[in-house]
Amino acid sequence: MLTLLASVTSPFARKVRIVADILGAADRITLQPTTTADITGPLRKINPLGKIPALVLEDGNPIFDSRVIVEYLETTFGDGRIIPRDPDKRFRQLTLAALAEGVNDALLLISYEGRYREPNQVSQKWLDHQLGKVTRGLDYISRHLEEFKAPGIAAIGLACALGYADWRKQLDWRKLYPSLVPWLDAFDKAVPAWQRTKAPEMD
Ligand SMILES: N[C@@H](CCC(=O)N[C@@H](CS)C(=O)NCC(=O)O)C(=O)O
Repeated sequence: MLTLLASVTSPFARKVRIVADILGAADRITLQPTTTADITGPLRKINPLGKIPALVLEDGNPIFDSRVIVEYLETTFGDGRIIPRDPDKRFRQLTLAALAEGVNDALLLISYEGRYREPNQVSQKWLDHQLGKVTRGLDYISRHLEEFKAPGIAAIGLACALGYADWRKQLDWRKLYPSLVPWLDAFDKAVPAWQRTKAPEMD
């Protein structure tokens, strides 16, 4: 059995869980609920960065971060549907996935500004800097939506970023990028794992 250290609300962990579900590998993975605030638990021994998700293989070896875990799952259980094998398609898909990932990273940093700083320390300049990444990223993505097809890794990463923004409300992406609304509805219909990986707290 593989062990995935994760929380049910992490967008990066959700991406990994969706990939595992699509590849039929979900029942090979035990989810070990992990909070990154727990500094004495196993996470920091497994991943010195103290970030989730982290996967522990049967031989005890760790795999992180989420992008490498996805590569591992695709290599072990996949057939090129998540990350294409053809080099041109592969690197285009990985580049778009990196863009969705960057949007997710910036959304997380916006949330963390409120979590890790006292109210009088919050930097609007920094928030605007991160929000710029989100808006430029989503603007580019909404003009290239035909390349974000499920079950490709770019589409999965994008869905997880949008789901995270719905939950944490860093911006009203539904109003700013209306074409992403039917896109996420279509993703929801095409990928049953989307509903299966929704955290109760996200409602
Ligand atoms: N690049 C990492 C990002 C993971 C990440 O930032 N996870 C957040 C939770 S959603 C985390 O562990 N934050 C704790 C921290 O940054 O200390 C990945 O793709 O796995």
